[in-house]
Amino acid sequence: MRLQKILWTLLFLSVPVFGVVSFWFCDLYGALWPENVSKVYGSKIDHLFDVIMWITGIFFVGTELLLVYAMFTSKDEDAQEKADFVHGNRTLEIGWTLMAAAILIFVAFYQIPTWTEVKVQRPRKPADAHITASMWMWQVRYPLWDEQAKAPRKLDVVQPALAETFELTNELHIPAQETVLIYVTSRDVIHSFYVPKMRVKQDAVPGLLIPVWFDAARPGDYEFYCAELCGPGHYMMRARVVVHESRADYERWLREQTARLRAPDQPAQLATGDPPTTQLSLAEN
Ligand SMILES: [Cu+2]
Repeated sequence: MRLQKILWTLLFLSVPVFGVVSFWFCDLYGALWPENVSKVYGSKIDHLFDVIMWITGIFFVGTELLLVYAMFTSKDEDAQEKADFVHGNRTLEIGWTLMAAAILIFVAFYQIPTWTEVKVQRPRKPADAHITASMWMWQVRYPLWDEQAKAPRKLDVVQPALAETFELTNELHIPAQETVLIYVTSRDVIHSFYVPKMRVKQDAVPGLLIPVWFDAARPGDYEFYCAELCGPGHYMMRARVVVHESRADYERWLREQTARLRAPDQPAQLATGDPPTTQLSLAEN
């Protein structure tokens, strides 16, 4: 057997070996996925991801090993016998076509319940915030606190009354341990609202107001950014999700912001965060 053939076989064999080992290694050290902070939806999304990865992974390794086997057992170039000409095998071709179709149909049906939950069954609650993406920032509009009703003002979904809201740039505040409902749109091109640790990704499309819902299991400071290459300043669309400890904590924050904006002679102050990215301003009609 020629050395060349052995080397090529080993090289091709290294592909599935390296593929499996790298995934296994990353999983061992928790580097495969970002940490999952979403209690309700995150594990379901991850489960779908795992199922699809196992299916494709098994077929990837299988086909690679077949390839290596074929390489290893193929005749040497200097062999005396003539090569066989094989046109095809109808049974095999029908077999693997049906198998591929069956797997795709299985995946299509298997993901329906999760998909319905995360994209179709919109929670019946008022919007917590409106996000407008533009080149290259996120304007996050919140309802002002209604002192009489002891609740945030209810935002009109399509056209929130501007006088009833205030706005932050690149900063989304939400309460922990509940499903939050946010409407996302864009002012110019298609952007994509992406919070990796909460397993939520939604295109922001000009002219469309798209509801998106997700949850955070615990308080903290997380990251969201644009996942759609939207121009030279795309990298600047990096922003924060500030998760408050509870609904009460979040409402206290809303109340503080409202009071600050309403106070006479008080210039609007920065709520939290870094001055260059955060600007608090009362949105007016
Ligand atoms: Cu963008």
